[in-house]
Amino acid sequence: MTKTISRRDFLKVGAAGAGALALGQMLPAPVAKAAKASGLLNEAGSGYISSMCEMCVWRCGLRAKVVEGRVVKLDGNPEHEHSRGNLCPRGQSGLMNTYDPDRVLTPLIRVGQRGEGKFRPASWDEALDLVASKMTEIKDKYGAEAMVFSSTHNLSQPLFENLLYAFGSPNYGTQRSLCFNAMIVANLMTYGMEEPGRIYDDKLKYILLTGRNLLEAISTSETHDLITAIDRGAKVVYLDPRYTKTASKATEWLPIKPGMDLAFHLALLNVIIGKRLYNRTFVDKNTIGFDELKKEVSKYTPDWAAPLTGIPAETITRIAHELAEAAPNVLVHNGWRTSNFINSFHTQRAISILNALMGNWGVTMVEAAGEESGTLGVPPQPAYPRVSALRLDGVPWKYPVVPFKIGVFQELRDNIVSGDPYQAHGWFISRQNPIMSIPDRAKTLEAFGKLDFIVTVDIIMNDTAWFSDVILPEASYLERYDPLLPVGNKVFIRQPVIEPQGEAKSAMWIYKQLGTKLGLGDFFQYEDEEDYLRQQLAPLGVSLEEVKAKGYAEAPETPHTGEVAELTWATPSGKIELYSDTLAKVGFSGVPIWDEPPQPAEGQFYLLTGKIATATQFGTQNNQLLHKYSEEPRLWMNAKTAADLGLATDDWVEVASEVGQIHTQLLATQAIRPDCVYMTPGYGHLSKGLKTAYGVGAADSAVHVTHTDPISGGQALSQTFVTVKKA
Ligand SMILES: Nc1nc2c(c(=O)[nH]1)N[C@H]1C(S)=C(S)[C@@H](COP(=O)(O)OP(=O)(O)OC[C@H]3O[C@@H](n4cnc5c(=O)[nH]c(N)nc54)[C@H](O)[C@@H]3O)O[C@H]1N2
Ligand SMILES: Nc1nc2c(c(=O)[nH]1)N[C@H]1C(S)=C(S)[C@@H](COP(=O)(O)OP(=O)(O)OC[C@H]3O[C@@H](n4cnc5c(=O)[nH]c(N)nc54)[C@H](O)[C@@H]3O)O[C@H]1N2
Ligand code: SF4
Ligand SMILES: [Mo]
Repeated sequence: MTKTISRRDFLKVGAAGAGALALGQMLPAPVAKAAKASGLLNEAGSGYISSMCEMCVWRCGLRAKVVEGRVVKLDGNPEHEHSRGNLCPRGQSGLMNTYDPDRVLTPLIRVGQRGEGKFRPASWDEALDLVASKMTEIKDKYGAEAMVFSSTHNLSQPLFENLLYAFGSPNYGTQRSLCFNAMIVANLMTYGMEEPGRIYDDKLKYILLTGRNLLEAISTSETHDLITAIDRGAKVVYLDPRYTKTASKATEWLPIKPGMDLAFHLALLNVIIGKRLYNRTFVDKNTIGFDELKKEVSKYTPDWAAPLTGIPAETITRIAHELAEAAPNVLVHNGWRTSNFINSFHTQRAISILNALMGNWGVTMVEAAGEESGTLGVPPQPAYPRVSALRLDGVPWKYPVVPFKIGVFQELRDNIVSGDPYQAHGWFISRQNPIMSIPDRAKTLEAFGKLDFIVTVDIIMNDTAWFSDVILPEASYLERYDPLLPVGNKVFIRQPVIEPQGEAKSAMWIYKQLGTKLGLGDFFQYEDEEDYLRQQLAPLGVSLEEVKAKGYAEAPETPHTGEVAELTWATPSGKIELYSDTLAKVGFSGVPIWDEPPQPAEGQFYLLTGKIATATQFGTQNNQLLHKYSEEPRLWMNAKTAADLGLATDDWVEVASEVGQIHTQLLATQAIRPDCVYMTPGYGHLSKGLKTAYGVGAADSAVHVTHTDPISGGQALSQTFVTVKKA
């Protein structure tokens, strides 16, 4: 970033947004009734309100400054453990998502061809009647399983799940297989939990990060923890084919060859076990399968791994010794969007196992404070109907260790196209942009072409909405309630800071109304949003007013049931499973094994993707503030490679894979391996309803080839090979 945000610029963009509103795009914002009623705002509608950010799924606590019914500034809530008083650039810019002149503010029904962008406004009653009748028609004709539902992690998701499971469909797609399936499924197989928590205290000495770009792919608290650890002198070894901002702050950057992280970690295991550098007491007491692991990794020497990874054998051996010396004050970080290659499950297992051998449980790794509802109440509801239909994505018949709810989203898309094992006819999408987020955009559009009916719930005209039949506008995160979020022994609230603009409504309202029209009202037993929250708070004995004022409530500590004598994990054996019988029983290797990933042919490059600090995925590029302070996206190519190909910075190039081609501008840089190129995700939008973002950059999803890790179901996002030539 070469530009910095000055206060004057910030206000200017804010004013431009307001100007567009005055032109009639949006209604004037009425003062938040709920906030005024509870005394959070004064008579003029001004004051501060605590809530939660939703510019990404981290949901930092925020404090919104409201002046006469308009939100003018967002800051971090110092009392919230995620934000600790900070908001990242996206969080700071969040008010421009709410005041985006391209917001969809009334239900829309398509009138032109799909993708033409012709819609007419409709009342909620008409739009929801249409959705309910189309869903019912599909169910009557083809069975409930012919309706596919998908949504990305959000606080109203339990109500979305009520809608789909009560309707009777098993077909639920989430972002998880596009994101972290490899890590989640590996941890489930090793520790019996999705993701252990990480402790960055002052004892932490050594951190090994595998492609976890914490300084750009931000989780405020952990990003902060990492920087603090670096300040305190912790050693950070960072593996990434790209020199990211995290690489720039690490002690050591290892530009590993893509997909070869498995070889690197297997070689670390080889040294650590071969030289008896592991924590024997911990391993004997708390793990099973050490002998099977030892036998397998004995083949994977640093000399074997060096030519595969491009990292010298001495470096691998040294890192193994350094880790062991610093143990247990070490973290071998699993990473987050870890599904990069078809071998990523084994990479993740190797990482999880390395931690176990370091004996860092209870020191740097602990059971995470989950987001389970714990002591919160839930409105009463009947049991879901029994569903006998198979899932369209092959869980569990083809992916036996992928949990039912996690699913394999890209395969759901593929099987809508193939019609195998049956043909889907409708797709209900909420808070998600699958046209951009699933690899091979043309194929996702082909899937849309197979469907009779598509409905999208979003706040803007994203690409998926653009190709939908009905768009239901949700109120933005600054305009609505969502169910309470429990984190550890606190529960946090999202509450309206301003009134919803136009006809936008909360997801809680939308799903209840639709559920009622579908005859599923029993699954939505709450009068309104506040009633739902009051039912949640009932067991805590805390009033909604108290939570609204403070932004959170403390739940009573779970009483201790006495000293825990033995550590146990939720695996079948109750131990950390270095060897997993669950895996072996379904035909996979019980211990991590070498599985060589495909490599690009002569003249091809690995296509890498990766987040930037000023965008979230595929949904914030139309935010005028973030747009203003983001660089024009370009294809990174190693400077020497570019020179060899006669290419220079700003040249237009054609990037082509077996599924698509795009045109974009080049950035010749030393910050990437010669065999890789890199594109920023989230550009090249198809929706002309995004007036700020349309026409900027190109979409990596248009060239990404769909490959799926056969064990975890994670998409292999770095396994796309492209050619690059002057356009
Ligand atoms: N600003 C911002 N922050 C975010 C998000 C966002 O969109 N924007 N999204 C959030 C979400 S949903 C997620 S999942 C996390 C993602 O967090 P991360 O997983 O840290 O982020 P990514 O940028 O997806 O990928 C990280 C790095 O992996 C590298 N990489 C690619 N292939 C390989 C490989 O084979 N080996 C190795 N070692 N590295 C490889 C890429 O070059 C990239 O720099 O970020 C979260 N935080
Ligand atoms: N090429 C490429 N593909 C990727 C990745 C990558 O780095 N590169 N990353 C992968 C990862 S890690 C993930 S997690 C997935 C994410 O994939 P998706 O979840 O499909 O992508 P998002 O852009 O997060 O979609 C969020 C949508 O929610 C909308 N939205 C925002 N706020 C609200 C709201 O309050 N209510 C409603 N109803 N909608 C709202 C936004 O406008 C946007 O359309 O993508 C994966 N795919
Ligand atoms: S990390 Fe940034 S975008 Fe995500 S919730 Fe926190 S402030 Fe918002
Ligand atoms: Mo993600």
